[in-house]
Amino acid sequence: MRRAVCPGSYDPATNGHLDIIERASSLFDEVVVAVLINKSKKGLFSIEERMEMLREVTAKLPNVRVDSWHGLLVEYCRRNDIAAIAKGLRSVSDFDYELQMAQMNRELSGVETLLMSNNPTYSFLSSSLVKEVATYGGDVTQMVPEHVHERLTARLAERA
Ligand code: COD
Repeated sequence: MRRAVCPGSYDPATNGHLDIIERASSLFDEVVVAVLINKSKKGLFSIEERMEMLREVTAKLPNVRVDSWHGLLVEYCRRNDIAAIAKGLRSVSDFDYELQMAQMNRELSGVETLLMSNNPTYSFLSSSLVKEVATYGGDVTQMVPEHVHERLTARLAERA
């Protein structure tokens, strides 16, 4: 079985994430969407909440499942027999960082990284910017799945 992982913070998932997950699911027999801790980012949602939202928005993709992991991504790949990491590239600045991580992960474990050019419609999208715009009342309805939008609006209202 050809299995890939789409790793990320997913705090929360955006339409850009979803596009990459959908495209990876058409290339591999199974895709695991893994919610990982990025220690440099402060979370708005708990890991369990992020997983719930991801399960909801990927429910239509039968070969996609959602999991979480604390630790090195390559260790997750080793334990789960995953040969490839599938990610999206938005910009040249993404490329530098993603290439460095891809090289490090390959050096550590031999796991390959597939960097997919993103859909230009979503080039400007990141979870951080979506949260910032929504915090100040901006309209992000076209940037995140509907279910995520509801949860985001509710969470920001709680915190206001
Ligand atoms: N369009 C297309 N793709 C997108 C978009 C978009 N608009 N937004 C995000 N993506 C893709 C990118 O490929 C990105 O890499 C991925 O989604 C996840 O994005 P985020 O923002 O949710 O997640 P990050 O960047 O915080 O995730 C970083 C990881 C958690 C994957 C990384 O830090 C990691 O692997 N950590 C585990 C510890 C580890 O192994 N460290 C060593 C790394 S060499």
